[in-house]
Amino acid sequence: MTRLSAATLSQVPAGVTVPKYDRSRITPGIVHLGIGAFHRAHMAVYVDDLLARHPDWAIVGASLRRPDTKEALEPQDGLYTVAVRDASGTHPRVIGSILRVLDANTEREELLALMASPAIRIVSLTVTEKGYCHDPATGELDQRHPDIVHDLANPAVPKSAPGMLVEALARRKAAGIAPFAVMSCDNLPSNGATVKRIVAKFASLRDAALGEYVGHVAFPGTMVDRIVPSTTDADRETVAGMIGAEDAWPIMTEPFTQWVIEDHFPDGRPPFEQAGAQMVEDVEPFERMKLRMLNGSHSTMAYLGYLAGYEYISDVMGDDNFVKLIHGLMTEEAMPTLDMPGVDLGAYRDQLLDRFRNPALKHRTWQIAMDGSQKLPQRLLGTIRDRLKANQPFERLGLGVAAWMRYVVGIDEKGESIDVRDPLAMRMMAIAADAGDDAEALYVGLVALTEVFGSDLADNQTFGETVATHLDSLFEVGVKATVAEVAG
Ligand code: CS2
Repeated sequence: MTRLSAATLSQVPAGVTVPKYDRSRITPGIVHLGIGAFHRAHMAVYVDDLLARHPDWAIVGASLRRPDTKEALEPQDGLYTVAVRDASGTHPRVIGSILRVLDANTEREELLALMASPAIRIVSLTVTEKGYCHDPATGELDQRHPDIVHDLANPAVPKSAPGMLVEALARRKAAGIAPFAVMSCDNLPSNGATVKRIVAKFASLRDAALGEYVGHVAFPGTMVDRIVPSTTDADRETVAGMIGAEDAWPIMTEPFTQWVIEDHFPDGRPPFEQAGAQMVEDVEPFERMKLRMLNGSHSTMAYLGYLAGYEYISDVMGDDNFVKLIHGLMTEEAMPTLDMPGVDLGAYRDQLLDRFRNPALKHRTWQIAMDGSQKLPQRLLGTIRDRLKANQPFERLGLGVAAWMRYVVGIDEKGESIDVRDPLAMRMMAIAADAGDDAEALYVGLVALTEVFGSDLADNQTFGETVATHLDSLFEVGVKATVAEVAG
């Protein structure tokens, strides 16, 4: 079978949407760091919608860790398929907005030179929570992070996202070129302000004047939403059958997509609103809503669901007790902490439950369970802090936290080992080994991880009682019985 590429694009069957612009005339205006599946299902699609009328906003992607996306997309001239899936079927579309992919490890200088060039007016990022090298509980730069230590010692050859951004901004400053806007599209709380704090701190450690300069750079916040499971070989086959060509890395996703962006781009931006994005003054309420409702539910379902033997989120949604638990978590515990004038939170919740049910989307609980230490603070713990402040119960959120503690032990209910992927995995395994089968000791060991729990929660008696009781129940009666009990 032929490979998808510029030369074979015309052979794609008529029913498949392909770029409606001349790809030889588009030029880069955006560099995107972290060119993973999420970006390719989300921002790259919005940009694809705009390029016919705004050809100077194409994307050059960069991978900071692995060269696999470059290897997949290079022979395809950057083209790839986004396949939208639901009960009605699979709907493929070929995306052309990514001009090239650079490997930051082997093409660092070329990437930095491009980021420092006047044509690039936006540098966007999806490097996942851990890619910012920060302390998740405080949102501050982790100055002991090995990549940060490296980048401060070798600022011209950075490895980390903050290091790359600051080196490119320093070069622009030196050349008298206006800074690009930095747009994080990761699930961090107040992602604009948080990333600005991290990057400005890194810059100030390089030199005070640079720190001040970064303080004036625009970091528009965003709320991004689209569910994107990892691609499987079966997906590759399905897509090849539909587009009549081999695509080494198609992206599978759901029909739903949402993007809320703070309108702060002093050096210009594409008219994202023409592609369906909402441009707002303050994105924070939207972010908080999404992190607490969608991602908080996701993580709770991921830990409990994985332990209960459910491979996919849609399987979890087939268990009435889990649905009741998640419905209650959103309605009784998360929604009262949100202030969203003009948004019908009940309708938002129901739409989320429908999205979670999507039977065609094979979204692994294990995938969502990854990097929990980086995710828990904004997904569950912030909501719990608000509930504690208001003297209100948080049994379901507390069960979500307990499920994470049970999961990171690394052994499931059948005694099989769990592949726990987390930057803190080694430390957590050591804590679990020390605790043995003592749930209370496990709780005490894990709650002492200040990067996750800060220093307030470890001392909070209500928090301790709630989470430790659920953790004990998970060990004593098992996951399904505990879910049934807490769901009520
Ligand atoms: C998920 C998110 O993997 C995860 O942690 O909760 O990636 C989620 O699917 C997206 O935020 C949806 O927009």
